[in-house]
Amino acid sequence: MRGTRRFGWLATAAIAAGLVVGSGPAGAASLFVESRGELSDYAPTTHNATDGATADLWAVAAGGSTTFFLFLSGLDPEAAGTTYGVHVHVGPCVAGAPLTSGPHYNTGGTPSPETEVWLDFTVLPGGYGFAVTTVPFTIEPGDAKSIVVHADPTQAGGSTPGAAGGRQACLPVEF
Ligand SMILES: [Cu+2]
Repeated sequence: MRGTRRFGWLATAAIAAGLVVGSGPAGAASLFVESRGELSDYAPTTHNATDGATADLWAVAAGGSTTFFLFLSGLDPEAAGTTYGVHVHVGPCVAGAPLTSGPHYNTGGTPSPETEVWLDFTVLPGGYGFAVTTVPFTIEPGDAKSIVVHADPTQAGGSTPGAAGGRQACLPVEF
C-alpha cells in the first residue's frame, strides 16, 4: 500500500493535544505530511538491503521547525549494523532513474543537518530501521518530492559534506 496524505489523524490528535502551536497562512507548509509505501528501487540490477523494504515518513511542523520520523521495515536482516544515508530531495521518485530526484532540499549554505533533512539509519536485527531529526525550517508545498536512501552514511564534514554514495532507493513524499 502506498499513500501520501496531509492532515491525517495524527495532526488531528496533535492539535487536540495542543502540540501544534498555531497554523500558518494559506499556502504555508503543511503541519503534517505522511508518506508510506514500498521503496522504489534505484539500483535494480544490484541486490541492496533496501530491496522490497517499506518506509513510513512523518513530517510534523510546529513553530517554524519540522520534526521528521522515518521508520523502515523489510530491510535485509543480513545488513544489520550497516548505516545508510537518507535525505529529503527536491525531485520525484522514478524507479530505475535515480537522477530524477534531483539535489537535496537545502535552505542555503553548506550541506548540514541544519540546512537539509538528513535521516541516516542503521539496520537493526530483524530488518528494521528508524531515524528522527528536527530541522529549523519548514518545507513549502511542492518544494520537495522524495526521500532518497544512499549506499553510505552521510558525510558531515570534509570536502563533500552531504555526500552519501550512490542512490539505491526512494520514497515519494508530497510536501
Ligand atoms: Cu540524498
